[in-house]
Amino acid sequence: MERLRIILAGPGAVGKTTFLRFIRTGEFDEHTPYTVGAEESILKQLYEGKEYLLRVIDIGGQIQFSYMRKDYYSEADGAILMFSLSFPKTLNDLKTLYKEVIDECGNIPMIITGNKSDRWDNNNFLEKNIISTIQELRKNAPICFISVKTGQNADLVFPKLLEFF
Ligand SMILES: Nc1nc2c(ncn2[C@@H]2O[C@H](COP(=O)(O)OP(=O)(O)O)[C@@H](O)[C@H]2O)c(=O)[nH]1
Ligand SMILES: [Mg+2]
Repeated sequence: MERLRIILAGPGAVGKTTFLRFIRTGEFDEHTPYTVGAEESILKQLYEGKEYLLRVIDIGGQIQFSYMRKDYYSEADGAILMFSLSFPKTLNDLKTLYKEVIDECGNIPMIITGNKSDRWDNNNFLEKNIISTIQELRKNAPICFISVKTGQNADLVFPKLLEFF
């Protein structure tokens, strides 16, 4: 079994913790508590017949914007960067975060995930603009549009990331 350390980062309230709970339990939590510090989850994922043991670090707001961030980023094998399709500013905020991850972890595999597609206003937050913003960060970065609420595509995030290992 291959063990990987994965960081899950993104602006506050985009649904990181709710996403991880959904992956673990299959349930959507309308009232996920604010993440204090960081939460680690151990997930078993099967990808193409191979078993992976993932230690996923869900980094809460206070840590993300403090010097302690480095401790959590260290030795990550991969990352999920999440923004919210219901709040365009969160994609903009990912730019800084992306650079920080690269600085701390090097050029590790990464997937960019837009959550809350159930609240996505396609007219005001155009898919082509989202894709070009992400492509400017990293060419050919895998992108996933999901909704933890409806479950749409949520199960694709880890498999898409595991393609790189
Ligand atoms: N409408 C909608 N709400 C969501 C979705 N995912 C999470 N939420 C809600 O967004 C809020 C913030 O989620 P949370 O997981 O705490 O965000 P975090 O700060 O990134 O960990 C919670 O009230 C969730 O129920 C989604 O796909 N659609
Ligand atoms: Mg959280």
